[in-house]
Amino acid sequence: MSDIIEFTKEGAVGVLTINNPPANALSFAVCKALGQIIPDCMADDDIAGLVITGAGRMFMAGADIREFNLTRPDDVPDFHDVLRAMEEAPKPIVAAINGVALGGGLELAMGCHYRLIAAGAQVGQPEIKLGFIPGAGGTQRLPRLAGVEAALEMIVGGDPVSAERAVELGIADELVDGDLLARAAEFAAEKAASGEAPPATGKRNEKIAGIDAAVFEAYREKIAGRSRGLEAPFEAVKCIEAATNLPLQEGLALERDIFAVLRDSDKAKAMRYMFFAEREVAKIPDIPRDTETKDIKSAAIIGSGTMGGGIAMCFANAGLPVTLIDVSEEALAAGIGKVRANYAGTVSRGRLGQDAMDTRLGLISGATDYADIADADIVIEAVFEDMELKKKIFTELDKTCKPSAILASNTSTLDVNEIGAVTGRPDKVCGTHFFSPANVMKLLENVRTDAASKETIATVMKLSKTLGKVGVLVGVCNGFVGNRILGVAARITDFMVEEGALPWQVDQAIYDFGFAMGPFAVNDLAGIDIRHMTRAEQRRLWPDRRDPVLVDKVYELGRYGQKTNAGWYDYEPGARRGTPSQLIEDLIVETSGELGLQRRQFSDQEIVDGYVLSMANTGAQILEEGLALRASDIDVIWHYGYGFPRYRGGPMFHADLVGLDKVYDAVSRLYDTYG
Ligand code: 3H9
Repeated sequence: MSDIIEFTKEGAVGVLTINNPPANALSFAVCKALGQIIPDCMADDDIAGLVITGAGRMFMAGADIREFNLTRPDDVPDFHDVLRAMEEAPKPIVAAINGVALGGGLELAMGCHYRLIAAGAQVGQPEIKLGFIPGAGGTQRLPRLAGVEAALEMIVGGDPVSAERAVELGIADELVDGDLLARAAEFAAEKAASGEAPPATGKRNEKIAGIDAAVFEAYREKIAGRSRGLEAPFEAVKCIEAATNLPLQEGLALERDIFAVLRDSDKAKAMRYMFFAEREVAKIPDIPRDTETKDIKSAAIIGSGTMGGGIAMCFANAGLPVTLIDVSEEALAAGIGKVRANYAGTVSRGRLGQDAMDTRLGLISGATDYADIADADIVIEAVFEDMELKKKIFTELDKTCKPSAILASNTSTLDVNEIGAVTGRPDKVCGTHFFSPANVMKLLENVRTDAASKETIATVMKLSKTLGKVGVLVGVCNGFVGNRILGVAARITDFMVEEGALPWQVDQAIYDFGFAMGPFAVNDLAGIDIRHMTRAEQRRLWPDRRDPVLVDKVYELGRYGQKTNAGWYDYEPGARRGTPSQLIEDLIVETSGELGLQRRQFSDQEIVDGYVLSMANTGAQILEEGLALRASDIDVIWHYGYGFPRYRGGPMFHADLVGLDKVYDAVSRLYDTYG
């Protein structure tokens, strides 16, 4: 028959096993094979019924995303027709869902007459996370099986549900704890023997009858905030609504048209790109997957401040014991107190159980003596940015910690080569740059020093995963990849303000582009005093560079941002959202005058181009210097560390979409104006 679909028999029941590693994706080849084999089996008098399952650990991860840019070959049937033929087939077809059935995988299972599911398997319609909607009946068949409410949640939310939940919702008919295939074959044989007509999912209308349109209206309102900038969630709601008021074939046609438009949109291309980009980051050309790694069973963090405490939480959350080190019992008590309060906040919001909190807190201990962490497998230093202090700490750690321990610095700016050089084990020194709040933000920039061994790097990359982070490997330079790019982009928006834009106009344009906040609001949140501090280092590095002056003036006014209730914006005490400040506006206009600048209008497009394309330009420079492995790594950093909207794909992808000629023009203009 076919290699990609294996055919075997269990008594009179035919078993089709889809074997298309790594994810059994519905490629053109799989679709073609299904289109041939199923009718053949239906025509074969020796086959009473069929079971469809997946080889390996997955049932099917959905359509093959790698083929989305290709045109379907003429000899491959439309998957809709394959599903329709299955639904109309005279003999029972049973899906034996052995592992994840996602997207087209669940659509295939719903095209079957019955579904049996193994404990531990999951089903879902994650298409929304790729910027489009299910395209092979998901929006029409899922509400028929699971009801409208669950279908909305699963399709618009995109998260899979467990096998137990799938049975509860009516998506699957039976949960199988033992031999799934044997039970599925038995089930198919029973159904065949019963003589009852196999039920087509598309004809099951009980759960979609009499649904009030208000349900959909309310759902649109509910998702409006989190769906900002996206069309797919609303189109999904439209299709699910259509399932309740249009005949199946019309609903399917509507879904198919919308799917095609969304799939080919720039936003979906960006999200597809991000799917592969975040899997690519784990691949390091000179460090193969099978490189030896150290077992990390315990950790220590130097410094129990906000960053240190957050990092300790990451370890405790992953079930690893961790010791926080600080200079005094008081400092430690304050640090651990903050961690406790942080967990308690999560418990009170109902997102963590009290037991889990107790377990996690139980994994965090405190100490003031390095002797107590002599056995830690990794030590992460998270004190403030002072090279001399860090060198002193690493010298001490090198003396006290066991020879095999990895010593990492959480520095966000300093030269980790220089730090490693004070130790007798520079091969075991690297950077692990967490983003604040460390227990929340998923990005981890792992800094590869000149001397770091492959084992050290492979270990911290693996550890990133254990901690639930997306680890991206970067080289040593000021600000590494993320902050170095931010420094350049923020400098450009500062200049724009000196020349005629206002901070709130800049922020609005960047917000409308898709960021959660604009650079000035972020600056107020992170602290203008912190920015002021890093600027001193930048001036040291680039003494001849023209620099914007406004940020220092705001600093000199004691307006450090939210913490002082005044920064670029004014804040009511304790408020997170600021209002435009007249004082700042006057200061800006006055400063433009002092600089001899004639203030001019900036369009939103010019602001976005200046901000984002300057990022791409710096990204290109970083690649040229070999400090990031690939352009997509830079995009992953900007998505997970700085909230670059996923549907824009990151600065490098965005620049590719804009086109090299336009990027070149825009960057040349920036160069001519700002140097
Ligand atoms: C769809 O179905 C549209 C339909 O409605 C319409 C049909 C007409 N395609 O993530 P992992 C690869 S849209 C191609 O590391 P895990 C992946 O790149 C699709 N390749 O493993 C990786 O390759 P490599 C809707 C795929 O265990 C390898 O498999 N479906 C696909 O951590 C292992 O993946 C989705 O959106 C694919 N569909 O997670 C599901 N899926 O080794 C997308 C995986 O070369 N997939 N690969 O780097 C996932 O969410 C996860 O991969 C999954 C496994 C949970 C399945």
